[in-house]
Amino acid sequence: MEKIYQAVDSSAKEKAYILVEFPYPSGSGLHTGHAFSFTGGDIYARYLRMQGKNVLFPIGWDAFGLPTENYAIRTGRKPQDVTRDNTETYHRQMERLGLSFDWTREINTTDPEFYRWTQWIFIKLYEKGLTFKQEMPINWCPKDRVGLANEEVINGRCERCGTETVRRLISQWVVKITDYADQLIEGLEHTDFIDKVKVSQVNWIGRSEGARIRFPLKGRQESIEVFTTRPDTLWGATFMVLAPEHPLVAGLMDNPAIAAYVERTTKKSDMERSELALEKDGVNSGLAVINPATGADIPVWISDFVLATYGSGAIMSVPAHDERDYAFARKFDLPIVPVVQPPEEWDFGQAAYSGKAGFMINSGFINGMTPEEAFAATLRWLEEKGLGSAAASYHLRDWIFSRQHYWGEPIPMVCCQQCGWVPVPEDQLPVRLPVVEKYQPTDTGESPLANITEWVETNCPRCGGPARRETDTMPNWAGSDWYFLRYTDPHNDHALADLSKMRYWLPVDVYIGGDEHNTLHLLYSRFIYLFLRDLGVVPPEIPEPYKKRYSHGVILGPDGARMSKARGNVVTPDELVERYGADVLRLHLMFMGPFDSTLAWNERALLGVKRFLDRLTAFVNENAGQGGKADRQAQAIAARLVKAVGEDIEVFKFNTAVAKQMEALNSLLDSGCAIDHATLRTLVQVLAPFAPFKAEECWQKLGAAGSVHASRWPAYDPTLAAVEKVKIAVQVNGKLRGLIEVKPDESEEMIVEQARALEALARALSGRTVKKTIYVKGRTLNFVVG
Ligand code: ANZ
Ligand code: ZN
Repeated sequence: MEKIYQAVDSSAKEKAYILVEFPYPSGSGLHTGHAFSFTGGDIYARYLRMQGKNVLFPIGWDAFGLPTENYAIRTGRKPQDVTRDNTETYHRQMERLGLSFDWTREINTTDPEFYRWTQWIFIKLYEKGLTFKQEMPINWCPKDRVGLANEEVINGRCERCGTETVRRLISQWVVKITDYADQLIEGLEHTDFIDKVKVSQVNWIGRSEGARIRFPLKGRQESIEVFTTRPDTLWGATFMVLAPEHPLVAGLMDNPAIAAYVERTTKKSDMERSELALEKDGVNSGLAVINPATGADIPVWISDFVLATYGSGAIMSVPAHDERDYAFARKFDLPIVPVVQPPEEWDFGQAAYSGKAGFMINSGFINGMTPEEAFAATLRWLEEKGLGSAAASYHLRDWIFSRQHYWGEPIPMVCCQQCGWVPVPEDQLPVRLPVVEKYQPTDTGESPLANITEWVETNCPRCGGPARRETDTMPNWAGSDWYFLRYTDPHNDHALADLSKMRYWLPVDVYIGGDEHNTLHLLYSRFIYLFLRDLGVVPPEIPEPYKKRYSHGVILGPDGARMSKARGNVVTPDELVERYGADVLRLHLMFMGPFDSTLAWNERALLGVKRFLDRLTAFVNENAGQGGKADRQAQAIAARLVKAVGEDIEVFKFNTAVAKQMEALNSLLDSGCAIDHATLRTLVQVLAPFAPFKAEECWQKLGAAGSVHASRWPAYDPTLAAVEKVKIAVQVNGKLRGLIEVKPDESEEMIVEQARALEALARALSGRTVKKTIYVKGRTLNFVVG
């Protein structure tokens, strides 16, 4: 039985790689949301297997992370042991649910044989200059005592614990994902992601087209470079603003007003600083630059609405056409010079005009052009004069890859007094996590690994001299970046996976996961894939790792809120399986609503689902002894069922696929038509992906060969499956005027429309007003006229 679910590496069959996001094995066990999304993936995988495909449907554990570490801190248990217990629980629960994973390919990100390759990828990034250590202003969570990437800060708060974050300067490993920004946009063309997913990727990268322009500093040799998306408005740049972290500002700290202002801003997060509505604040630097277009001296201000981490950390301010600049100019009484004449009446005393309609004014040789024309003309002019050039800027930030925690992959780097940073040689990987006594981060913010002197102190791999190991560990994303590659070859001990195996299995055909991972997880893992592709480690002819992405919905508690222990609204799959069996739970989860919607848990339909399963089983039992042949009506019902359910599964409409099975059974029972073995087998096969245990039982009862899960999805006769049409009598005030043929479940609206096309009806209705129409389903349509 087990073997049925094993994917075969070199098979002549067509492959299908169905991936569900691997879970974090938490202490509370598999939750209902897992059961929901995994069941959907499982139905799809089982269906494809029955279609004769060689299916890879693997699972593993994304097991590094803070909850386990926090639990270890509280209880003194080893995270390794906690993880082992939790994954065993999950494994058991998944088997009980009948999930058809290929367990021979189970992986675990905390397994040294796995993280050896996570570390190996890091070293490759280092060798290619894509990671380096840098002092970074980071978001610091004072409670978890950990640095957070921008994306882990939600509304200024730590994503995990909700504590307000502060900014802090820490030396961190940073990965230059920005080098791949363009490729990450272009690569989307090779995927079939739905628009929503593509848009979220593109928006996160946030590419802006514009220019870099140099403004010479008055009385000095240097110049200040700005990034602007509106070079056309250069003539209207009446002042400049530097971020408080701009390198020039460091030289101005003798001025107490400046020092005080800079000190004040360091505590704010980028998020707060970008707030449009925020009261603008700033300080005059005392410096001046020359606007290269007008030749005028313009003052240089310092304000934290300019971010150090975007563009060049300095902007040319065009208050007439930018809202933030406008607010700033009004507050500090700086000149506002319109350079775009808007098409409509505009009062520059009231607001900036940020549109791009109208034409240029007050702008020398570009006067009269549209802003678009002026954009190109100004760029050309800047390039000729050597004052600037076309440039793009990205909102995507480089990726902070250091965490000051224990329960993560050690970053495989050594710092030597002579040689600086040196990667641990590949043949010494993995750098194993040592056993520690205490898992708390240290008060200096260093990871607890820093306290293990005998681990930290080592020799330089290059010169043999004294050196110290990096004590930071990797973020959670590190293992999940590439885990899907490992499934293709999970036991390989000389490569992260064999090229020919990846060539066979990749790309992932459908990747099922949560909405919340449509942006970052997808972006990071696509980035790592593109990087490995450039290294030649993954098949170069496969441009992207994932073909389709399907995001599943969420199951909320019965009260409509997210399930949480604190709210006491958690429904666990275990207790439901105990009460009703796995099949009923699976069917119910799927029947609750569309696979991609947010659903509050309810048990309304659960008994109905159970009754369906009981009746179907009884029906099979009663008729199992039947010989003979089914009549045409029974055959048609079965053929339609096979067609409809197959079509639904292919587009992840599991709820309607269950409903159609219920309807088919009802029709068979109601009509009392003659049934045969073949028809019964068909019913059971269609049920198999949804209710694997009951289906197998029925299959045996029918004396069919092998396992139902290894059987081929039934073929159907298309003429039988074609939906029969019914004749509708079209009447006017009860008098027959004609007949139309419609599908039995056609909507009234469509039927009325079709009837109106009848000439006889049109004649009967001419000159009279229709008061109402009365439709008797499948029989008559009566127009009541006055
Ligand atoms: C002059 C200008 C005139 C601008 C105008 C806009 C409108 P996006 O679209 O997000 O890329 N900018 C540049 N660097 C910045 C930084 N580090 N912090 C805050 N703002 C910054 O935004 C690009 C625009 O944001 C740039 O174009 C610049 O203002 C500002 F009518 O330059 B603009
Ligand atoms: Zn050295």
